[in-house]
Amino acid sequence: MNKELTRQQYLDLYYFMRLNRAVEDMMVKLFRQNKIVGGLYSSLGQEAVSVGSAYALEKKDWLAPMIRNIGALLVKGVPPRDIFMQHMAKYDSPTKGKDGTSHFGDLENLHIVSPISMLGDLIPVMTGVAIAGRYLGQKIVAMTWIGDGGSSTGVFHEGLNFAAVQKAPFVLVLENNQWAYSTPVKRQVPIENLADRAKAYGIPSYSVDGNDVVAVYTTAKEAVDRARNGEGPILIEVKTFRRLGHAQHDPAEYVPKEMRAYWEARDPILLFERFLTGQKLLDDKSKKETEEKIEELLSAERDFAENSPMPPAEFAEQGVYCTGDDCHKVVPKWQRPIAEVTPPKSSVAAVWTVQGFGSGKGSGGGSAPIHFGDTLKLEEKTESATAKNSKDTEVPEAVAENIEAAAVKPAKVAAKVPSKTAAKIPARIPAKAPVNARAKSKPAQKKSAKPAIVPAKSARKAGR
Ligand SMILES: Cc1ncc(C[n+]2csc(CCOP(=O)(O)OP(=O)(O)O)c2C)c(N)n1
Ligand SMILES: [Mg+2]
Repeated sequence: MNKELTRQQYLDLYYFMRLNRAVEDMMVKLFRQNKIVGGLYSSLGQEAVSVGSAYALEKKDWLAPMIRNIGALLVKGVPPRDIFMQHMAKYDSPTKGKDGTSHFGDLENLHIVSPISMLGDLIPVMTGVAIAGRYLGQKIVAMTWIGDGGSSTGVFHEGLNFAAVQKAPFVLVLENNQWAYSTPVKRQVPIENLADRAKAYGIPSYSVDGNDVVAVYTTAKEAVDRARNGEGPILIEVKTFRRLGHAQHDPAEYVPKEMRAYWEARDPILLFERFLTGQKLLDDKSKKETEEKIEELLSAERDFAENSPMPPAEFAEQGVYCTGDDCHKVVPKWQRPIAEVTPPKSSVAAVWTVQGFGSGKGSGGGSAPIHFGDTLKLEEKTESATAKNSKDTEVPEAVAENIEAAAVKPAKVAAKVPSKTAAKIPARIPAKAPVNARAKSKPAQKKSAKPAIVPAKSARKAGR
């Protein structure tokens, strides 16, 4: 483990990992006493991931936890009583008893977006939060987590691609705990490092030991700093292990014994204690003090939660649908002058020419444009530069499509275009073909080429 942090930072990380584990231990007891009404998931052995990554965020930053990120909530400032009450569906809980697990957030103060059960959906949502923050000039970073299983959803790819193309200040922590329910990671992803998925979106990534809290923190801090400085989204794969089953109901007998033994010997709290003791940052006395502090805090928090009432029965029918202002006022919170963030100042002029897309092989064997606007010749560049900002360069979408279609046989089509219309489009485009150009001009086809589809008549003849 590296030694660059301050004494206080080391001790904070230790405290939050111990608190994370103690909160979950207490919830297991409550579950066995039948006081927890919803599903109970565990992050046993994964505390370094939630704590180390969330600790890299600033107060103004945003996070959205998944089921194994209670540690991140604690670091962000959620009191343990809220977590207990939420799982016990108590009236004083953040959702007033309407949810039995961890579906709650705090948009006003702590900047926490509620978990979304559909795996991966938080990625585009948090990308949106990140972009909104940038739009408002807040210099925030948004962070969320996804499992190895969740990284195979469609929305993971859509979301990360969107974040990448928008250069969103967004950090995604991919928690590779080796299992998704009973499916080992090797049976659902054919690559060794899930961090490699970042290559598909052209974004940077890291692969880090998820049981080493200092490594997780330093990596997350670097990623958060880079994202905040405008480098765009970053993916961090943390390699760790889900020590218990998917939830309380799952004994996880499918996990090989040797695998479990390997990871149990690498318990993140144990590893960190060894490091802190070696660095003389922790001794038996300070360890005991930490334990007592947590015990005292949690017994008070649990008592509060246990004493909180269940919601009144009639509350079940309230707050189901938003009824407008008598439910809650939806008022935009402008943090910059309205004029600065509304069009025309905030709008961006449409771009019709995109350079640098290269070219591909055409059907005739030669080089052909593969994207509208990508094959400017030198003299044409000058020409189109003159036409820049002129309305004449604006080509309606339907026409642009036809231009691409017509590009296969430029010379013929160009001859059919009325000269007035042709003058309106940049010279590099073969022609501004009429909308029905495809129907009028037959595509260039070698006479000897066999028809792709056998006409029904000859098919019958051939007895097929
Ligand atoms: C889109 C979607 N598919 C399936 C599920 C059901 N489901 C919930 S958790 C889970 C396993 C998730 O595994 P992983 O992403 O590796 O996270 P872990 O449980 O290991 O933290 C599944 C399949 C879901 N919630 N959303
Ligand atoms: Mg997993």
